[in-house]
Amino acid sequence: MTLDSYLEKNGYSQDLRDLIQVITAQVQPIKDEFLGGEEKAGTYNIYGEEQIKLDKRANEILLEAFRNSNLVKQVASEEENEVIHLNSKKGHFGVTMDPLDGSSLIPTNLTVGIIISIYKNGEVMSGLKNITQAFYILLGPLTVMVFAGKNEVAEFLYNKEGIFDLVKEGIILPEGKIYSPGGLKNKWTDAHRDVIRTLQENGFKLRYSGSFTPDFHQILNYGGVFTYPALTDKPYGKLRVLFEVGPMAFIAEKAGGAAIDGKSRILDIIPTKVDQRTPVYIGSKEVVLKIKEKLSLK
Ligand code: P6P
Repeated sequence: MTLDSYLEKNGYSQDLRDLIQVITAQVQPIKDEFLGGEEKAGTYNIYGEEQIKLDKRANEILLEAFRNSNLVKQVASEEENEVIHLNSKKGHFGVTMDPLDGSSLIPTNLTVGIIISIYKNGEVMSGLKNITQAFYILLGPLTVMVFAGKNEVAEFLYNKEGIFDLVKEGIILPEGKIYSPGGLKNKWTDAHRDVIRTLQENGFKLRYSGSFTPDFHQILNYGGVFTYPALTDKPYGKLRVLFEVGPMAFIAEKAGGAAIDGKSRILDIIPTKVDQRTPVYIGSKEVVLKIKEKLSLK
C-alpha cells in the first residue's frame, strides 16, 4: 500500500493528502542537492548556528513547494527568523519544518532528517495541542518516513519509483534501554547527572549521533529515552519547540510513549516565540514517568 492509499483508507481529506504529496515530492530534489552542497553558506540562522548550503537549499525547495501548492496559510521553518504568511487563496494548513535536522553531520555521511508538523487550524503558534499530523523523513541508508495522525503511527519506505510504501502500521514505542544523554557533560545540572547515572546503573546503553531524527527513530524502535536537557549555561536546552520537539512529542504520544520538559508535558506548550527552545525527555512511557518523578524531587 502506498502512503497516499494509506491516507485515503484512514479517511484523511484530499487537501491533506495533496499537502503530504507536495512535501514528499521534495525528497528527491533535496537528496540530489547532497552531491555538492555541504560546504558552509557563510550565514548563520537565528540560533547562531552556521548554515550550510544544504540547510538553505532544503528550506528554499520546501518553501517554494508550499507557495505553489496553494494549500498552506503559514509556514514556520527552523531556517527562517519568523512565521511566513502565504497569501494562498484556499490555503488553510499551518506547517512547521526543520528542513534538514542534523545537517552538520552531512560531511561525515551520517543520517539526517526532515521534520514536519501540520496544524489543521492553520495557526502554527496556537499551541502544540493543535498539531493534527506530524512526520519525519530519515535520509540515511534507506529513506524512511514515520507518520503520526489521528490515532496511530506508521512507517513507509521510499522505493525506486520515488513512492513511499507502507512497511509498518500500529507502531508502539516499546519499553527499552537505549539512552541519548544530550549536551556537554560538564554543562549538565546535578539533577540531569543523577538521571543519567541512574539509567547507566540500570543497564541502559548509550546511543547518540548528534541528529535528533535518527536518535529518536532508534528510541521509537528499541525503547528508552532521548534527552536534550536544561544545561547550566542553557536553561532551556537546545532543541526547538516548534520544529523538533513538538512534532516528535506528537509522534511519541501517538505511539504510546511520553515527552516532557522535565516537569510538564511537551504537548501542553503554547510557544510565545518562534525560536522557543525547551529541555526534553522523550521515549518509553515508564522511563519518562520515572524521570519526571526523579526530577520533581529536586
Ligand atoms: P549537540 C542538530 O543540530 C540538533 O538540533 C539535533 O538534531 C541534535 O539532537 C542536537 O542538535 C545535537 O546537539 O549539542 O549534541 O551537537
